[in-house]
Amino acid sequence: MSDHALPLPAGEPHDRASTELRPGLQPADHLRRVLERASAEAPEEAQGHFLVLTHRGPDPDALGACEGLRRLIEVGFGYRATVATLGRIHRAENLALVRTLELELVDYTEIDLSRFAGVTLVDTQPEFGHTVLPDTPPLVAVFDHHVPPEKDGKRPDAPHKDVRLGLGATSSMLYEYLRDAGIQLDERTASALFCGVRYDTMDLSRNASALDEEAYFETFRLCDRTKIAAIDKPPLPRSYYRAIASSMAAARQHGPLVLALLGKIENPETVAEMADFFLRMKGASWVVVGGAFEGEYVLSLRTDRSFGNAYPLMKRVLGGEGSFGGHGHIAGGRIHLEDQGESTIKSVERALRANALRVIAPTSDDDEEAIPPEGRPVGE
Ligand SMILES: [Mn+2]
Repeated sequence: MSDHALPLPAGEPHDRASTELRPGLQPADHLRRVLERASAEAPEEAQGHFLVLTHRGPDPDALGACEGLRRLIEVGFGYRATVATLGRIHRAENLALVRTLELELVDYTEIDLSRFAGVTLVDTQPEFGHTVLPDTPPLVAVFDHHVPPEKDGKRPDAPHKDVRLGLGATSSMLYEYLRDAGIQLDERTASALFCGVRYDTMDLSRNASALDEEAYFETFRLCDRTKIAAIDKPPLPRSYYRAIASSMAAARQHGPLVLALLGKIENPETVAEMADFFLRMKGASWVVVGGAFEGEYVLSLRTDRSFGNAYPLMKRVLGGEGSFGGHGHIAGGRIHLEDQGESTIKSVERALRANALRVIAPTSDDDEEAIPPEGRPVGE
């Protein structure tokens, strides 16, 4: 993702430069043709079967968009679709979504890639660090709303690429395809899409376009409201409360910034959950929370309405390390850790803290050894 790419106007139907889309051809029709061709060109045992993938640790928007695309491929185009995810789902709400709606997710490491005519990606793009993509079968379609990452030249463009930066949720995009293809939404798909739009736009209060609004209300009309309520307030593991306690102890306020670098964490979702938690504090305009989990230092950044975009801030906080992405007031990043030792984690945190404080009070010398002000504990 790069912050120099200007957002497309909301509602821009397509990345025409990267498709063979003819003027007047609807995105759903274009996708149908791309899938038809991919299926015809595939070995016989793979024909008519498509793989749907998303980023690691899928959130409700990723899961909703997967379900929307599954429905489109199966009911709209008459092919088969398999949704595969990689890695555990950690966040209680996301687990509740999968379980309550009984979503059929296959483990990516257990699939036979030779059975698919093509791969599709939702809520992410090929170059993102948190996304796996096989070399074969070919990538045929991408649906996303994040700022595109810098191209590494290793990945060919998908023949169907729909990236709309003006959209609050990828689920809204899949809702539009289903609507345009004239496909009835069943309760499960409607519920999954609704959760996607709801959480990525905070009930339409954040980054929401006219299409997000339509998708939100139309899917809400058709969803299972008892299940929606169960997904919104799932039981929380005890580790969630431990994470609150350690985040409270670690968090420091530096003017408008709340910074909480947590060392080792038990659950990678802690950083996003605690970033949301601290952003609600009066006087906090932006929040950075980070922690080490399974060989990576993961980061979450949030800004409030007045403070501007999260993406360029995350870029500065990382200072050229790791990979990152984001949209609107949300950004996430990760740095590979050479080892899991205390001192490695500490030195990553020292650098991140220095970078973040430099955003508030830029100094002329970029001395890494400069001792940053301590900040004050939150809640005092
Ligand atoms: Mn999304």
